[in-house]
Amino acid sequence: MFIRKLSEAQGTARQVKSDNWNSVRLLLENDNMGFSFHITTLYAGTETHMWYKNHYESVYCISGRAEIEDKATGERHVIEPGTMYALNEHDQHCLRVQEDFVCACVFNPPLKGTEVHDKDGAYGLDAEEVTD
Ligand code: 9YT
Repeated sequence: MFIRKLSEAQGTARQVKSDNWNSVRLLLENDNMGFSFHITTLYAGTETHMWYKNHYESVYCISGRAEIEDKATGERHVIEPGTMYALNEHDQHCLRVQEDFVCACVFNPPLKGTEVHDKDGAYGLDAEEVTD
């Protein structure tokens, strides 16, 4: 067993930042759990297009509010605290954030730790690993 604290991982290599979000990756591939686990904050007023071609992801909203659009169908859903969405078909989607959106995210296969979105909003499989 091991324990990690969000407060202790913030500001280390486990925290990755972009213009639209920051993410603290509490579990990574080298933890050998078979998934990665992140606490991500997306900022109010942002719109992020994502397409995790190489991963499955589920996202549970802890606080804030966003709208997710399924780009294949145009369907939109409100995501609020207590709601989870699962990208079980590598779905192309867009997240429009109304209030700072804090969520817990799980990726399978696990991220290595240094991934940032490519031009399609995807993560590759060949990132450098984070060690600490
Ligand atoms: C909701 C969301 O952005 N999920 C992706 C995870 C996060 N951006 C990360 O850790 O890269």
